[in-house]
Amino acid sequence: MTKNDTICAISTPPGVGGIAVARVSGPDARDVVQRIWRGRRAITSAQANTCLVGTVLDTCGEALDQAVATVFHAPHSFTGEDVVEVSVHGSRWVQQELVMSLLKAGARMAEAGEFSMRAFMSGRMDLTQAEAVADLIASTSRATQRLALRQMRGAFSDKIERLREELLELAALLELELDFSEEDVEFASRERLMELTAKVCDATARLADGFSAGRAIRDGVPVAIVGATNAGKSSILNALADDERAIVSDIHGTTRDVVEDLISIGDYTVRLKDTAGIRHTTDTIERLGIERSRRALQEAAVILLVIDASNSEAPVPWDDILSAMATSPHTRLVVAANKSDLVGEICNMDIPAERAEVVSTSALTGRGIDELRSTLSSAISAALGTDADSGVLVSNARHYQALREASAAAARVLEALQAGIPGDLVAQDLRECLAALGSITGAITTPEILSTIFSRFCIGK
Ligand SMILES: Nc1nc2c(ncn2[C@@H]2O[C@H](COP(=O)(O)OP(=O)(O)OP(=O)(O)O)[C@@H](O)[C@H]2O)c(=O)[nH]1
Ligand SMILES: [Mg+2]
Repeated sequence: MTKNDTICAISTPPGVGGIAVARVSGPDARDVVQRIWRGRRAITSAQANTCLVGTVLDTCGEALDQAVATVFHAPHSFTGEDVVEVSVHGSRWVQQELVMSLLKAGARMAEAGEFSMRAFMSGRMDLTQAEAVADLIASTSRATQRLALRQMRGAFSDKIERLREELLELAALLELELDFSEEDVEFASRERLMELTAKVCDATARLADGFSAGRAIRDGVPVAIVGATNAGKSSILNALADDERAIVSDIHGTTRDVVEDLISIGDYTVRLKDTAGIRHTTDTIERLGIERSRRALQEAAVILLVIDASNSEAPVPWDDILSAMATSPHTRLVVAANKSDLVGEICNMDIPAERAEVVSTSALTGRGIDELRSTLSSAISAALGTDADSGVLVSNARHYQALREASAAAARVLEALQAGIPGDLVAQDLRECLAALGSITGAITTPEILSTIFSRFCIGK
């Protein structure tokens, strides 16, 4: 995948569309396209960043379609190579013939992620930025799009590279000491080294801590709807999803299993889980369902408790809620005082939990559902800490793993320095810390790592 030949692929999604775009990248990109091109101006003599109108030819040399070619010159293109993007009408047949024609003209079919891989190899972007392009393409909400865009612009890699460069300088001095080991000299100031390692340890740990929020944004923020049986949980799910997702009935214990739906709330994609009402029961299946309710409760970033406000006798599973909130200190509680149509506005409800908000709702009439939506949106921001910190948020498991490794290695360096352990023993951990940091941006990498990352991309990316 590191060859320097000319590759091509359709970069628009498979299927029929208004237009489709074939990307051609490599040293012969312009010559290849010229071989299948008829137009007033030649692709080969086109200036950088210009568009040409013409006709593309099929494999038999006959006119295939009218086309627009956009010409980029190295190094000012996505891949850093010469690139021509050919836009044609998006018929499946035209797309297929266009690719065949480009192959016949001397291009090779691109492998999955090969355009992005070339962008990385030519230094147009680092690994985190290439990964962010894939994330941006996969984004499903404003929150995921922002996360990806920020990473694509390099905020995360800048942070990592700055730490690495500072540490690299001291590591070099430490390695130098090893060359003079007989003479017992210290080039690297221990104080400065300790200070810097503490900083790296702290910064990487903090970034890694943000992963659960980053992952939640990426995969959907877990929100669990819980409460007593018959409170209207499934009705609330249906109202928020604007769809008859879950079965609703006045029989207590209707929902047995967790019913999950991905919905949009504010800037977020939310993984909304309707659960079995929590109550004492001898029914084996219902009991298993209630176990799942408890698990959903433990995993939730926001707990949506539904209370039947028309029935003050209805039990509320406070024990389960309070214990879930005690174990995860960022979890927020939103209480929907439901069936408000039967009792009017609900004020002054006694909530024994902190980090909680009450909204009066009626799943039946729809009253209060918009307010519930916006209350959930703020609760999610608060639970993820995304309102306070608009900085870098890690959402990629590979970055998380590397940050954990860097932080652990930095902690070992710090410990060793504090204990006055000789430089050669410290140097090994320092090298590991640097390697972990370097693997994030791709400053240090192996062909295996690269092919694992880029082969997950699709062809044309
Ligand atoms: N009047 C009124 N009835 C409601 C409201 N929300 C739900 N209901 C009714 O309450 C009953 C129970 O609703 P569900 O949504 O099935 O309640 P649940 O909490 O999911 O119940 P389980 O699955 O058994 O735990 C149904 O008859 C609903 O039509 C509401 O806002 N007002
Ligand atoms: Mg239900």
